[in-house]
Amino acid sequence: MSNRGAFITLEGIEGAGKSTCLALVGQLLQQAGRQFIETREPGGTPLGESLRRLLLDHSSAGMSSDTELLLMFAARSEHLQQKILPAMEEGKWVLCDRFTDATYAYQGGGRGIPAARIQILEEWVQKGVKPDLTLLLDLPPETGLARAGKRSAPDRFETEALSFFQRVRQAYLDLAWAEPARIRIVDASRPLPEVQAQVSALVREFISSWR
Ligand code: T5A
Repeated sequence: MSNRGAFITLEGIEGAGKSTCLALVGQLLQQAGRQFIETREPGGTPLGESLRRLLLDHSSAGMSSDTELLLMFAARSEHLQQKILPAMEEGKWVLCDRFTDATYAYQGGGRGIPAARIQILEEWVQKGVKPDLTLLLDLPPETGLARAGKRSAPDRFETEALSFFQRVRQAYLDLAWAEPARIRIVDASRPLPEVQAQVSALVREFISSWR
């Protein structure tokens, strides 16, 4: 893909501020004159959004971890083929709320599925496509869950125990330490203006460095 658009993802536990910061990143891209699409996972396509409803709905309580993992990658495969890759090939930037790092964090760290098994699906489905920049909004789960709880009723993931989100957070931090150039950690426990200032600085630096 020549002159392809960049692929930016936002990650973090529930209530970290991903959706709030996604809007800000969109504004920064607009100011920089970049064409972009905003999307999310699981979801982003009609089939993906149906899978999202299945994955988040309480009626799916008891779903096996392997089923959950495979549904995440089924939605991702559709999302890549139908939306992400076509946009990037048109030179558009892709701004995505969660992607495969969430799978390593939730299905890997949270549910305990070995990373090697997730990697097999990643290679199969993504064929080397990875985000160019990932902003990891990091904060203690207690703070994130309290923020998310004020916003809406808990979905299937949000009813997990605190220890689940502590493992998810740790798995995210391990990913960031393994790939520090791609995954930039933002202290999301700070007041929103400070979080947004850090996000703006990182995104402006990235935009100016992009070919
Ligand atoms: N999942 C997903 C997997 O298990 N595996 C996968 O591979 C993938 C892709 C998706 C679920 O699916 C799981 C993970 C998730 O459990 P989701 O809706 O995409 O769910 O994600 P959530 O984390 O549930 O989304 P939230 O809306 O809860 O979190 P956000 O987007 O991080 O938070 P946001 O921006 O909505 O903010 C929440 C509230 O906090 C306030 C905001 O105003 C808002 O009210 N806020 C702040 N308040 C104070 N200080 C700050 N710095 C603030 N930042 C935001």
